[in-house]
Amino acid sequence: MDPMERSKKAVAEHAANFVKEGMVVGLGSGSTANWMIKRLGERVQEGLNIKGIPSSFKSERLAAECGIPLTDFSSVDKIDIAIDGADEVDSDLQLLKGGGGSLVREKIVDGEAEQLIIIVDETKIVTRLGEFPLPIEVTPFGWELTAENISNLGGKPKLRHLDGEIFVTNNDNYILDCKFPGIQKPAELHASLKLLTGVVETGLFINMADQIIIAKQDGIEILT
Ligand code: ABF
Repeated sequence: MDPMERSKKAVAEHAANFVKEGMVVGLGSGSTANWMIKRLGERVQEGLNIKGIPSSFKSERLAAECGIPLTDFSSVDKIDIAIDGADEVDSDLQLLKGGGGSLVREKIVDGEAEQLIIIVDETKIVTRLGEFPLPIEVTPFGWELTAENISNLGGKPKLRHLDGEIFVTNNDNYILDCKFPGIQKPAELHASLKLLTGVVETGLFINMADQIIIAKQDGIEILT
């Protein structure tokens, strides 16, 4: 296993230890969160009794393969803990997420959790968000107009494609990956974007993370 995967696995397994008997667990998405799901699967096989709420189809599939019992919001009204990855994290614990395309579900699940733990490798820690293009989920209808409105707020939107086709989210929407020249005020940018009618959700996760667990070459660092 290459050193990057090894450190993602270490940080994910560390976070999986925060999950206790009887908890409802928000299952994040992405390659780091996948290691956490696999570890939780092992703990379930060892007798841990939990229920998972996945934040993407991919996480749902993996969790089911790992034997984690799944639930949804029709059966539970709170999530005890969510563990998820991120594309960028700044020193105020603000997050830029959505590179994997499931930002809406991630935000619903992570936002409902009493405790949100973010697991990342150290390349994700930035002084200012925005080097990674900000994913914004938009309605397919009128996406061109929404893109123009985002440009008026200073972004450079690019419609996401996958394998030559327009990328369609788990909610049948599109994603505009928007390059902003350094996001100085993430909360304000998020609020302005949300006022645009065609915007479903942005990848800025503001004041949501309780703890960031960072995989470093020489161990683990925790930001709170
Ligand atoms: C999801 O997966 C995201 O919101 C983020 O885009 C991505 C991080 O993935 P990885 O852990 O593979 O870098 O959590």
